[in-house]
This record gives sequence, structure tokens and C-alpha cells, in this order.
Amino acid sequence: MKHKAGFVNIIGNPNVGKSTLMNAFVGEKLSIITSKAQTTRHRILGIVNGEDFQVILSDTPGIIKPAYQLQASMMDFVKSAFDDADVLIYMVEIGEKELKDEAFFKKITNAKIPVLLLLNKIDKSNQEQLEEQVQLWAEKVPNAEIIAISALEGFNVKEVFDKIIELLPESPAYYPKDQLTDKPERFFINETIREKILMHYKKEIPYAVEIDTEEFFEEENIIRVRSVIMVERDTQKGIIIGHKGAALKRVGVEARKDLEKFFGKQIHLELYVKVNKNWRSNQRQLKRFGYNQ
Ligand SMILES: Nc1nc2c(ncn2[C@@H]2O[C@H](COP(=O)(O)OP(=O)(O)OP(=O)(O)O)[C@@H](O)[C@H]2O)c(=O)[nH]1
Ligand SMILES: [Mg+2]
Repeated sequence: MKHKAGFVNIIGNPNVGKSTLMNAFVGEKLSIITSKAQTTRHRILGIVNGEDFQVILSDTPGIIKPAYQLQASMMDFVKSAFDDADVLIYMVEIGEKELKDEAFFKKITNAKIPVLLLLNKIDKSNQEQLEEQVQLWAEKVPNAEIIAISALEGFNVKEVFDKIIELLPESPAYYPKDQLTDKPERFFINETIREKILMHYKKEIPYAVEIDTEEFFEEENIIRVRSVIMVERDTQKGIIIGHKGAALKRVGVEARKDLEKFFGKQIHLELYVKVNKNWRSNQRQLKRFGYNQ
């Protein structure tokens, strides 16, 4: 039996639905999803295994013009996703007109590998708009095959997956067949907490936050976790904690519930807030949090 395997890397503007699509393919919540831009900060692998295939998907941060070092590191993850792709997925959403970075856009239009342009969120569209958008993207990215999808509602997701299998080269598996991702358990703890922070705090707060899980003890019936929520300034610390600690408590309760589902075990989650001045612009700190490859 012929075996197919390869890397399928998903890139596009922030908030278009890249993480939603990867999770739909994998059938697990590997990447956090929120309605805010720059939810994803890392390159996260989601591996789908079959008897005669292995599809290694990469979810990546949305493409932006970096304003500080953290964002520059996020864009390095996007760059790396061009280097090893066997198939490139360029995701756009209904109503969107262009990529926020011309150099990346050129890489897509000059790609030597198959490019699937997925026009997402068509559940929010009508036939007329859809046809007009397909036309627009066909002209802009002539080397791509365009498929209209709804990652949220699962429309055409299976069709895209079949297309990917068709396009993948013959190759043995790259990872063990029972492996689902490249990220360790602590990463999913950090991300789940960060998701709650993106959901419940406004403006700059979520972007100034990083999570560091200092302890992860797995016992037979329970996992004991201690995580630090890092902020850039004292004022942000007060906002995260909230009046009588209520805001922080809500983050803890909601994150714990999600993590119990994810790990299938009871979780004891202890949260602290610490100020780590300007960590977003500090190379050493960024390296510590896994942003330098
Ligand atoms: N209506 C609709 N909403 C969608 C669809 N796919 C994703 N969304 C929503 O779009 C928002 C962003 O989704 P994400 O998957 O986090 O987007 P992303 O591209 O990973 O975003 P970043 O990580 O910030 O770059 C969320 O609120 C999703 O629920 C879709 O097919 N239809
Ligand atoms: Mg994302």
C-alpha cells in the first residue's frame, strides 16, 4: 500500500479562522480560538493519522506588521511555515481584500508547491458575494485552487481534506502514528488560560500577557498545576486580579473546566500574577517562553 505524508501549513491574516480549521481537521481543540486578532502566537502542529497517510498541519499566527519583538518572533513562525510546506493553505475570509504583508503575499503567488486558497466564513455570505469573491481571488492568486468553506460549520472541510491527501507526496510518516501534536502538556495549559484572558479583558491587556506553567504534577486521579500569569506593568496586574480577586477567579474556573475536558482528568489549578517588565520586547524572556526557534 502506498503511504502519503507531508506538511500542510495554514497561513493568512489574523482572525480568518486558521485555528478553527486546524481543530476541525484534527477533531481536538489544539489551538485556542477567540474573536480577537493575534490569538495564535506559535506555530502549532496538528497531526491527522490514517493507515496510509499522515497529514501534519501547521497552525500559524495571523500575518501582521510587527510592532514589537514578540510580534517579530510570531512572524518568524510564519516564515518557517513556508520553508517545509508540501501544500500551502492560504486562508482568507469573506469580505477581505488583501494580505497585510506584501512580501508574504509574493511568496504565496510564487510558490512552487500546490496552494489551496480557502475562502472561509461563507456561512456569513450570499451567492452573489461569494461569486464576486471567488472571481477576485482567482485574479489575485492565479496559482491557487480556490475552495469556499465554513470551518465553523464544517462545510467543505472533508472535501478540502480529501484534496490534501490527493496532493501529498508519497512518503513514510514523519511522526509516530499515535502522536497528535508537537507541543507538550504545559503548552495547552498556558494556551487555555490565555484564551480566557483574551475573552474577558479588553484592549491591550491580553496582548501584554504571557503564561508560564511552573508546575505540572500528574497523579492517578488528578493533575496539579501552578501557573503564573505574567503582565508588563503593575496597573495590568491589578486589572487581571480584579475587585476582590473576582476576575482572576473567573479565569481560573473557566480554564480548569476546559482543561478537565482536554486531559480527561480532574485538575487543580493555582494561578498567580507577576509583573515581568516589558517581556514582549526582551529577547531573553521571549526565548524562555518559546518564541525563538
Ligand atoms: N461565521 C464564521 N465564523 C468563523 C468561521 N471560522 C472561524 N470563525 C470565527 O472567527 C474567529 C477567529 O477564528 P480563529 O480560528 O481564532 O482565527 P485565526 O485565523 O486562527 O486567528 P489568529 O490566531 O488571531 O490569527 C472566531 O470567532 C471563530 O469562531 C466560519 O467558518 N464562519
Ligand atoms: Mg489562530
